[in-house]
Amino acid sequence: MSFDVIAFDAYGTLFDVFSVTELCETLCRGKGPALAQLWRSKQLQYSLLRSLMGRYENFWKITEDALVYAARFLGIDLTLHQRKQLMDAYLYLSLFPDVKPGLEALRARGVRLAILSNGAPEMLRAAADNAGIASLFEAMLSADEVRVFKPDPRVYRMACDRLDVPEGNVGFVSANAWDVSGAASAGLTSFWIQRVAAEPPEQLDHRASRIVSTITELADLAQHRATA
Ligand code: LAC
Repeated sequence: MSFDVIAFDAYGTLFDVFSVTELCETLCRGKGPALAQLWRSKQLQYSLLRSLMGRYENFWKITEDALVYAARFLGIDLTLHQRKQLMDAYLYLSLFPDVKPGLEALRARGVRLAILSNGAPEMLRAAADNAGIASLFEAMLSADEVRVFKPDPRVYRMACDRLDVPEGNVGFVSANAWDVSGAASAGLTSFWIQRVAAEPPEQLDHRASRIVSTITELADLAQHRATA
């Protein structure tokens, strides 16, 4: 496997969005896991709906709107302070355990690394800084630049332009199967990190070139091909 650049999705791929579950549970006893799940699925749904409607708002606003909806749906009366606490937690998400060693191994093999996310630039920067991985990336690219969300092809193509490499030379890595299809459909070589073992691929036309279970596995593949 040889690429000039590997771009990573952020939420669900590098950062564990469900690391907010504990705080959700502390603030809303008995409803923490339901709140965390609905919050994430509404966040994704709002990004798709706003893209289709041509009514862009950045991912921070969408994340807050999704939280407000999810809390109301579950009958939770969040105070403004609690809402702020939960939003702040998005800036301190945990990394999956393979992320730091995997990224470091790729860097050691000379691969350029980037983030390509729907996240607003400030929230990506804060999460990467707080998790101690910001210095591993040469670029943190946000859908905010084209004011439409992945899987719109304009987002993936913007990344190739900004990184100054043709689509075929960018590897894109995501744990979100819909994102993998979107990137492949836009002409990128995509890799699916299957973080939930039983999850099937999406029934969409474009699939991952390869499925791995960790970023460290991806780094091993890069080395294997490099020395082959
Ligand atoms: C990302 C979300 C959608 O783009 O996972 O980071």
